[in-house]
Formats: sequence, structure tokens, C-alpha cells
Amino acid sequence: MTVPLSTCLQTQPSDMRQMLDHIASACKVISNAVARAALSGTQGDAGSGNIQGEEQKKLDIISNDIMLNWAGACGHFAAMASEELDSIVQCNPQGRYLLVFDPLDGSSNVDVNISVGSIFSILLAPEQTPTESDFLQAGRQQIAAGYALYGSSTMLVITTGTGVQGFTLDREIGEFVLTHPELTIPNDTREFAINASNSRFWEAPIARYIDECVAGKSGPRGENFNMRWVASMAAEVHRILIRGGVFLYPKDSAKPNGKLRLLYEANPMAMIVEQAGGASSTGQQLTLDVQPSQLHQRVPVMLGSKNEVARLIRYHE
Ligand code: AHM
Ligand code: MG
Repeated sequence: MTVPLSTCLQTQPSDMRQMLDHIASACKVISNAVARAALSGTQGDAGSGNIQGEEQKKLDIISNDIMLNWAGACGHFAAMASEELDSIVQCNPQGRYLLVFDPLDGSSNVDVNISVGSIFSILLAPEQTPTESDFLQAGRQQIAAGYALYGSSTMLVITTGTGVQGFTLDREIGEFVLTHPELTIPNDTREFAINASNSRFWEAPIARYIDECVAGKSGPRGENFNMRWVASMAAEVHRILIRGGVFLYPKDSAKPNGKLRLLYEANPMAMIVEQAGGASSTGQQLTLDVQPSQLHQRVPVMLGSKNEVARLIRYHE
């Protein structure tokens, strides 16, 4: 039986239902923009950079505007923060929630027709007008998180703190439909994901872990491992939710804090991964326990199958 997202959301309080419904609409519109980019002349660089000094794609900016407008229209957000904006944006002063998002994750892939995604996180807003410091909440305080994946099909994966549900966009009816109920990550895996071109910069625990995987059956793990690297975190996390695995973007001597952003990428994905029975750590601390000190802060990420993340934490001790 076909169960649309709207039916699944009926068990949620009305404000959560409306927020997720508007975010889902934003993701449908972004999905369309991504799919039509070559036709509408919106591939390529925008010629601008974000606050972190990264080149922006035209679609980064388009997706950011779509999320601000479509999610903002639900009226429940007091303010929003985006990976693509220098500072926070005030929305409805009566709103009781904050939205944090990466509008188009993995956008270096967008001109070559490889999967990209949108990642979001919902936090409680303060009573008074939100300031940047109100966004600096540990990941444990997220009340919902999710991502959309614009791949061979468009999917939306959501958690509100009671498991993880995956929906596929049925373009014939224009609705997200529940296709992957109760996603669960296997505890063990033989697949890892890391950008191996950074290996000369890795710290000892990461080098050891990867060396042991690559050594295969004759190495200390006694197993052959497989490697994948899409360079789209949403796609990597999705693969891990479907068949297990471990994803690493560690800190190294070239990137002392790692690459990925705590609020826009690491925290929402860590909530999803934990809710699916996996784990996420910086190496020193569970991702969800990190107290943020800056809006655009970066953090080392290692997430996925529980026993592999536990091993990585041991190697860091
Ligand atoms: P982005 O938000 O600017 O796209 O950067 C985040 C992306 C992740 O999706 C992906 O895991 C990583 O950057 C890939 O980085 P690299 O190009 O260094 O392999
Ligand atoms: Mg990103």
C-alpha cells in the first residue's frame, strides 16, 4: 500500500507536521532545479564565495533561496542559518523553532550529474528575538533532522527522534511516499568511505584504521574491505543507511578541524545515524555532545556502523 509523507506526518504535532511538509516542498523544488540545471543554464560557478571561502555554484544560491522561501512560509521558524549565508536570517518573530541547513551538499558534483543533497536540522527557538548564540546548541538538542538526496531518484530521509523513515518522490503524483520504513544500520561493515587523496596529511589513528582495512584478508582485520567516495555526504550517509559502512572526514595536518560543518552537516547526519542504530564521533567525543562555539564551525566526522566507529574511537584513545 502507498503511504504518502503527509499520512506519516499525521502522528506528529501540527507545528512539526507543517515544518516538515514545507521542507519537503522545498526539497521537491530544489530537486526540479537540479534536474533542469543544464536545460535552464544554471550549471557552473556563481562567481562568488561563501563565508568559508568556498566557491559557490549557481545552484548553491538558487537552492538556498528556495529553502529560505518555502520552509519560511510555514511560519514556525523564528530564524534560519545556512551554510551559504554569512549570518542568521530573522523570519517570523512568533516562530518557536530555528532551521539550520546546507541547501545543496556535495555541490562540486552538480555539473557532472552525480548525486547531491540538502541537509537540515530543527532546533527550539528562544522566547526573545534569536541571535547567533541561540543556534549554538549541541546536536543532542535537535528535535528533528533530515536530508534529501537528488540521485537516480529523489529521496527524503527524516527523523524526529523515534527512528528514521525514508521516502521516495513519486513524480507521477508529486508526493514523497514511504519506501524505507525504520532504516537501520548494520553494526558491522566491510566498506569505508574517505577521500584517500588526503592520506599524506592523516593522523596516526586514521592511517592505522585505513591501512588495516586495505591490508584485507592477510592483515590484522582478516577481512577484505571495499572503498567508496562520492564526495556528497548525503549520498554516503544514504548508502550507509541502506547497507552499512563507515564514512570519514577526519581532521588532518592540512585541515586541523576537518572540512564538514558541525551545525549544517555533522549534527543532522549524526542524529539520523544514531537513530538508525549507528554512531558518530569526532574521534574525541560523540558528535551530538559537541558544544558549538561558532555558527560555521568545522568538525572531524566519523560515522556509520557502530562497531567500526567504536574501533576508530579506540584508535584515538
Ligand atoms: P559542500 O557542502 O561545500 O558541498 O562540502 C561538503 C562535501 C561533502 O558532501 C563531502 O563529503 C565532502 O564535501 C567532499 O569533500 P572533498 O571534495 O574534499 O572530497
Ligand atoms: Mg555541505
